[in-house]
Amino acid sequence: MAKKAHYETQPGNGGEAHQQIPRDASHDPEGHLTTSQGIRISDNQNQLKAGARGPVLLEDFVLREKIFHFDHERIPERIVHARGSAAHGYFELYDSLADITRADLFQRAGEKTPVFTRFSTVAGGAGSVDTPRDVRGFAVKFYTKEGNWDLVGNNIPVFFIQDAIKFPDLVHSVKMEADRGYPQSATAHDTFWDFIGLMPESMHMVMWIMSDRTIPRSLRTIQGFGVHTFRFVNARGKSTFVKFHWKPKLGLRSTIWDEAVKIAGADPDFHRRDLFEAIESGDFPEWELGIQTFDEEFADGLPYDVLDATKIIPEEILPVQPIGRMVLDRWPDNFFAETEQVAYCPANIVPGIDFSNDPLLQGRLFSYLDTQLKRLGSANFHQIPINAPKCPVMNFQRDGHMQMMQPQGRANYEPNSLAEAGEEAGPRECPATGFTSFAGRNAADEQGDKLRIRAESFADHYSQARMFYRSLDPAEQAHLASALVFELSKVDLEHVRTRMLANLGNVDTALSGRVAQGLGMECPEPSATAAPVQDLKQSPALRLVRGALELDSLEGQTVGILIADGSDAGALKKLKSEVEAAGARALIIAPKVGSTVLSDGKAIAADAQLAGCPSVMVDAIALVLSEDGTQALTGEAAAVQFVMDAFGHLKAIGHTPACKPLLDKAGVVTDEGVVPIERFAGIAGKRFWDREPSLRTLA
Ligand code: HDD
Repeated sequence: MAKKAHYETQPGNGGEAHQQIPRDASHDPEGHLTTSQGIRISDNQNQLKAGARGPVLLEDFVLREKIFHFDHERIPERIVHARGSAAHGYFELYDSLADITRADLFQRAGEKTPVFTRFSTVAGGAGSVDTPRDVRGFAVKFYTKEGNWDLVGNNIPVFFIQDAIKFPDLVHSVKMEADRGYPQSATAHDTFWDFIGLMPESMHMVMWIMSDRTIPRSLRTIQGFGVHTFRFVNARGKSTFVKFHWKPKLGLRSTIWDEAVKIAGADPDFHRRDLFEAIESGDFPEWELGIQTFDEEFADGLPYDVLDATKIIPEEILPVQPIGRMVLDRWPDNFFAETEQVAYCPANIVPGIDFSNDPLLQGRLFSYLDTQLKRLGSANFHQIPINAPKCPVMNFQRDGHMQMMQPQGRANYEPNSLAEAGEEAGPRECPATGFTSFAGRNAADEQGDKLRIRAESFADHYSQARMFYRSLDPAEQAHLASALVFELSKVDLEHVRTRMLANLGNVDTALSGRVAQGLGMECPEPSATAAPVQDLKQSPALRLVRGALELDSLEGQTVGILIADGSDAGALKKLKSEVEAAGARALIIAPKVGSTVLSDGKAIAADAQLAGCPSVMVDAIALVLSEDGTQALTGEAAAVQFVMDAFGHLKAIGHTPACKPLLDKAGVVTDEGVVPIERFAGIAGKRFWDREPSLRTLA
């Protein structure tokens, strides 16, 4: 009789879409504390001793097991993208894409595929802050019915380097400097700009990282990009090139640099908390997935190479077609088990999706699998519930550290003829439905001599950098130039600064001039270039400030309402309901969190205390204060700073008439963003960019 084989799905997963990973199923229903061997523990407060004041006994296995496990709680953090926050959700397809891909998740309109999405900063360690100027990782694991597909992207559509062999150097240069161990999580230091200056191919990426994209207000307001050109392959074997774009439903929102710096002190977990609170309150973050698709002929007609990860295809040349939406609706049960142990890998693709010859992508295909072994400690890391596919996994890979599968029978090799003897033979390869690599032109025809060489078509390092800079709104150009001044002012090596200025001259001489002036340096001649710099057509789609993705709506934002004893109860109630009706959160802030007595004599509890909740924590402020309240707060530094910062960070300010002395003390000058509270809800969703030139010197 044939034995039943356990080649089925792995522990902790199921077949159905969006199934939850079970909460620790092994717990004792009666709630008893046990050792890891299941022995009930009678006393968790005292070690086993020989007498009340006597020596501790080595036989105390309860103590030893507890300390042993604790000693091993940490695993190596990710060499990059160590700090991250993640959530579960689903991807919902709008319409079938069967004509261009046979990938199962793209076949049926309305189909939902479970996802686990992790956002991250790149340079800082796992315990670093959420708001440094840095690229944000945007990694999505799709648990499809035909296996896991990982789209491991960033919030920026290009990368620093064209070839993966340079990645370790790039990362070493950006991380804390080797001898001194700082700065943590910052590009503003010698070694980063030294490497970048010697790597002109990074100049397009430099424009993006110095723009407001790298100081996002929330993880819910960042874009995501697959970066590389990938392939879709349909059932007939036809290939179409594809680039992936995520667009946030709440639009793009950034911070002002001064604001980002202050958030880092006020709440190092600002982005993680924001994501958590949004999901817990049922305000589920959402992104639309769009694709740019094109063929070889289109690619050949472009003035740059689609295999070069330092280039984009502007949306004005090739529009992004929306194909579905991702909703994140469940916070992980356990941060370590899921967010820390999740293992993304660009090599995880499914039939119907394939790689291109992008040399950066090709290098990544090796690195991620390798790093997971180091990080998670076993070749069986795919069995950890968060990494396990939600479809059958059947193969003859066996054993290894922490093996969770218990296969039965003798079949652990293939081919075998055990079925002829009535034994279970195990799985067989599937030529019709299995993954086949696309064998088209790029895979076959373009092979040549074995050379360490870069294609000529990768030589233009500046044209798209120029296009990006010139496409921005003047306010964002000023932020970008000021960011460069800030960063380079932290560079001690003068020749490194000078080299960067020379490289910037190829992007735009007005930009290099601004930066040189901001640094108080002579601006050198532009450096030599490997290819002529072209004036490409501007792409307004690249704008964040006053761009198509900057929404005026209050939806998803937080309004800080400052109150004190005597505040008008009716005005507060009305304002709160207006803010909430606009889809925003009203956060009541008061000098004392426990109770504030309003004009109607009733006491209410605030959501936050003024000193612990500076205005950088909210998106707009409303001051609902009486004359007495204003007088009390005008002498309170935290209140004056609250208003001064909101104004300086270009936020909307609503106020009751009695607040004037506080506004004056904070240096607020009335403009279209400073309004009576009756008009506040209508304008509170905006930033008032025109205010900025009067407030600070920008490069
Ligand atoms: Fe990478 C992690 C994104 C180039 C090697 N990368 C990592 C993560 C993201 C990216 C989002 C974090 C995933 C998570 O949340 O766990 N990386 C990118 C993008 C790149 C890129 C968009 C260029 C287009 N990466 C890149 C190269 C290499 C690596 C060229 C090496 C040759 N990346 C890694 C890594 C990491 C990683 C060392 C660290 C932790 C991990 O993989 O799981 O293998």
